[in-house]
Formats: sequence, structure tokens, C-alpha cells
Amino acid sequence: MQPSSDQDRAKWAAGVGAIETYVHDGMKLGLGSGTTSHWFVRALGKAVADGLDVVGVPTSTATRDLAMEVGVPLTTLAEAVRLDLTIDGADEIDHEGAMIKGGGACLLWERIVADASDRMVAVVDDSKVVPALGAFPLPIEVIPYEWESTKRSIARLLDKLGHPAAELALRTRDGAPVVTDSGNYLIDAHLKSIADPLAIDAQLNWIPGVVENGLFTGIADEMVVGRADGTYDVR
Ligand code: ABF
Repeated sequence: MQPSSDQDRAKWAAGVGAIETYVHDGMKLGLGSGTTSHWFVRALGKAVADGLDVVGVPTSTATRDLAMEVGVPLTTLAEAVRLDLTIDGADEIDHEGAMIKGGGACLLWERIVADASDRMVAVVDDSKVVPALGAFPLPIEVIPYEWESTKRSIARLLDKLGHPAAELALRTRDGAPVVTDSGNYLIDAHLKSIADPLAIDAQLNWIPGVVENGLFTGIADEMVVGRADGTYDVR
């Protein structure tokens, strides 16, 4: 499969750039989710076919299926214990490396795998790099039980943290709630501009019913930014 649009070429360039820059024989890798990560996984499959010796832990059932299709050997965190590196996409990333993730509904597994990794590298096309996070709605994974009450608690906390008018919406598809790989729901918080990502990241998960949130602060060590002309740079 070849990238056919400018944005796909930029995503592909980021995935290939991450392999060229960071991946070598013997590594245990976290395999991200979303279309950019999937270009990375396809390129990794090609490198494995050419002799690269790595194993991966997928961050979603979709990435697991793709890795199996393209021949990337898989393992689990139970077996690998620690990973050398996770390579994963983002919906937005600021210049310090703070990210919004979860637009693809995989944030919980992504955070678990990143947490078990010595290093995390974000792969993004250049449209994802922003001066301040928040134009992309912040995904918050909640358990289905009494989710409306959890949503009200989220609204109260966001109000306290400087976002009084945050619009919160249960993510739906074809009129039904989107269900994550862990059987949970997602609430998308439209915050417009997030002044203090660290405070929100730190406090959201204290709310009973919130499983994880998509603000990943202090997790990405570096980013590979791809461009439509097939070039990339490492920041
Ligand atoms: C994953 O996929 C997510 O955390 C993020 O939500 C999304 C980015 O998707 P894409 O690469 O398709 O833009 O990385």
C-alpha cells in the first residue's frame, strides 16, 4: 500500500523517519494506533521482511491486526516487561511535546504501553504541531456506568481549572456510543485553548468513573515531523 494524498505522504514520511532514526535490531517496541502509526507499522513490516529483528506490543486491536497482516512479530507487556521505545501518533502536539491523543479512541492502551517504555517518540505530520493545545477536543475515557454523572463531575473540574464553558459530548457513531477496546465510552471536551495541560492531566483521572484522559504531558521525548514531500525532521 502506497500513500496517495499529501497528508498520507507526510504521515508515511514520519513513520519511515522514526524507523530510520530510532529503530534497530533487538528492540522491543510499542506500536501506536491511528493512521500515522499504521504507516509506521507497514514500514516496520517491510523492514522485518528485510531482516530487522524486533518485537512489538500493539496499542489497539486495529494495530494488532495490521501488525499480524504485515508480519511484525508481537509480544505482550506481561512477557516483555519493559519496552525500549514506543512510536505513536497524536492529534495535536505542542513545541514542548505535550499532546492530545485519543481521537482514534485508543488512548488507554496507548498510555499503558507508553508508560512501560523507556522512550516515547511521537510521529506526526506537520499539521499536528501547534503553539497551544485545545483546538482538537480532549478525549476522556469513562466507564459506561452512570456516565452522565461522571460527565457532570468533569464539567465541574474543568470549570475550576479555567474552562467554565467547556462543551462536553459523548462520542457517538450512527447514534450509538463509541465503545473503546476496553469496553468504555468517550467524552470529548471542547476546550478551545488549554492554558495549563499539566493541571488538567493531573486532576482529571481523580474523578471516579474517569479511566484515562487524552492529555499526555511529559511523555513524548521527541517527535518526528513528516512533510508531504517525503522529508521529515526530528525535534
Ligand atoms: C493515535 O491516533 C491517537 O492517540 C491519536 O488520537 C490518533 C492520531 O491519528 P492519526 O495518525 O490518524 O491522525 O495516535
